Amino acid sequence: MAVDYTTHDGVAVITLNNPPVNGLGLSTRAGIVEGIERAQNDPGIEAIVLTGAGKAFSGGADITEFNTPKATQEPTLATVIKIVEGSAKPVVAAIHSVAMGGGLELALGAHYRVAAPGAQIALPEVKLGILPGAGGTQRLPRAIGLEAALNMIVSGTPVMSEKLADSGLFDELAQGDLAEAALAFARKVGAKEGPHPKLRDRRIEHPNAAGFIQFARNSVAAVAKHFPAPHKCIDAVEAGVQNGFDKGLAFERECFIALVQTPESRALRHAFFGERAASKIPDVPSDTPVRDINQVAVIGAGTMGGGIAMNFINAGIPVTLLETRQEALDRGLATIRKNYEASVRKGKLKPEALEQRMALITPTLSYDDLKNADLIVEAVFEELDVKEQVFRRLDEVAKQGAILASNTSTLDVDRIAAFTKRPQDVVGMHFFSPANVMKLLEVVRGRETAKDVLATVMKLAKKIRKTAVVSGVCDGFIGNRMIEQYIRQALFMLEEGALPAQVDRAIEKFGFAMGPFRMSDLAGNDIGWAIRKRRYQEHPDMHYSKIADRLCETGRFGQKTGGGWYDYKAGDRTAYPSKVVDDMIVAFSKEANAGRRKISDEEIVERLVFSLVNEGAKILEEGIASKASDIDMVYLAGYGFPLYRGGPMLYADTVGLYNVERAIRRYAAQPNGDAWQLASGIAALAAQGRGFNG
Ligand code: T1G
Repeated sequence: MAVDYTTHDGVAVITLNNPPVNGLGLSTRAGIVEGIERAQNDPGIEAIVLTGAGKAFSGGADITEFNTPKATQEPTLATVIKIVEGSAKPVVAAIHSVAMGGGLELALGAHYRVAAPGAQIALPEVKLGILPGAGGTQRLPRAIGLEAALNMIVSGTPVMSEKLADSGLFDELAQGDLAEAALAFARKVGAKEGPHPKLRDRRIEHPNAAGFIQFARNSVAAVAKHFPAPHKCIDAVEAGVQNGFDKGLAFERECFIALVQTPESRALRHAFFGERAASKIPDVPSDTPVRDINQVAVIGAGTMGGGIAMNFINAGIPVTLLETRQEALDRGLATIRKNYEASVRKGKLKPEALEQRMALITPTLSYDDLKNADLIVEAVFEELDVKEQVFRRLDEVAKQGAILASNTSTLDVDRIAAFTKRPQDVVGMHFFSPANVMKLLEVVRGRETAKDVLATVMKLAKKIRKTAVVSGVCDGFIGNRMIEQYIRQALFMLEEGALPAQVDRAIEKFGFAMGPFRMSDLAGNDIGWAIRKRRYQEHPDMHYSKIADRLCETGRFGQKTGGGWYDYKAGDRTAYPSKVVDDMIVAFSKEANAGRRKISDEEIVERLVFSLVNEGAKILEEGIASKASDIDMVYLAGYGFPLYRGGPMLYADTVGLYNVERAIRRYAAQPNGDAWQLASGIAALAAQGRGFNG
């Protein structure tokens, strides 16, 4: 049973014991009920303490039981809480470390709460697209008041227990040993005559509840544009204010059941699990010993190298930063300092922390200074011969067991590893620009990359707060390989009849942060141009529209040249549709004898998104990605794919692979249809009525 029961001089202690965070799975829920009933029937027991073993009081409903029969099997959490609240003997919740979601709701059902400082208190359900489904929307406002409760419920953000010391949530904030404080408190209240206080009996006091609720609705409208859950949270709290506890509880249940079915909640839960699943590599046991990373070196102090170095410094890991020339090194350091100064100005960083972080950097021009590094990340020019020089030199100076990582975005990590006598220590760590901001990290696994190297880098990624996804070796790994097909379709559609502003508007309406042409103008059209030139050499068979080359030949590289697909005004980053470019596009179509036609927004979205899905399916088939959710995490964390759609592969599941297959076959029969080689996995899964994500 995932619950322990002990007695201590008249006090029964029920301890949740379901590692890692005492998720309220079926056996835990049943164990609590058994403990409460056992204590009721023991005349020697006057009070009950409910607490959690290990690293949490409780992290809430057991997410490993989501979407399984156990999740709704009695005793449900609502039943458990009713039994706790109905106990004739006082129940004292002893809270430490984490009380989240259903874990906090369980504590709210107790008669008293004693907390240790430093505990994370939250109702994060809204982040999963649902709402607290076991009374949180009714009991929390009665514990800490309407305003504080609504803030916590609608944001889902944890609040530290000591900050809630005077909120009315806790009867005591234990300064010493929590167990002793809880036992002493329990003995005190156990000696009192009942009935003991129930939050459900309290009223929600507020001078102008309706006014505040309206204010909350207005505040939420902006951030919850595509998400129904925040609005439902407010509805449920309002129901309790207006109609009393029982009706409020019933309404909360209705809202919970409705929300759990929404595509937005499915997408958010998918992202929640996907983030955790990404760190699990099928053939690398979770207990694989990791190497100690106490000292990092970064080669290259340019935009990428500087950003990469900041990630480690921000995590308190010293960095030796190597450049070939003093002025490049100075420039790199100045840029890092400038970035931190901007954070200080925005109040995101304390001034003293700036100097502490800068002090963690050891600049150098000598490879010899890298000899003690546990991890060396190179961020030099994206040319294989430059990488070769770097890795041959590293092979000479790096200590045995040092991990040698390349930040390459497209080059073959196996070829890079072969420049050393230690290919097992070589791995790709593909950061995304700006490297100190973007959450995505593609960890590229070479043929010989050792398992402990992978385990080490995945653990380190968590420490530097990156969403790390393992990719096999192929051109473009996961993200860039897929985006190449997306851009091909975007360019074909210009040739066939669309214009940049229409394409961008359509896909931004779908939810992308930025359409392909605005994105290209931001990144620099010359970058894509260089890749296409390489592509024409390597894959002459791959048919591309040359329309983007025509643009680049006029020097319109985007914002940095004052014009690209769009026109720009000095000091203004707004993208203005360009008549010059639109006319060039129309003229290009005529030259290419590509009769222009009206292309619907629906076709634009399907061709852009399904080109990602189709390439993603091939990436899965080739084993470059081990699971569809990894591909979704790449696109959610690194490419601005809308979170409420869950990523390209989940979106394809939502549309239905039968429909995706039909659409791809339709586009394959159109001009430029040779770009559509339907992935066999899509047809196979569609035929079985299945999706990518089970
Ligand atoms: N159930 C089961 N396992 C959980 C879990 C949970 N609720 N939360 C985390 N884990 C696992 C996680 O998968 C990982 O496993 C390990 O714990 C460490 O997690 C009715 C319906 C609790 C703050 O949303 O925010 O209650 O990978 O790496 O950084 O209204 O996990 O080691 O095998 O994140 O110390 C609401 C989600 C559920 C809390 C710990 N609860 N979890 O952070 O460790 S819905 C949540 C977290 C609900 C009720 C509704 C964090 C954490 P593994 P970790 P951490």
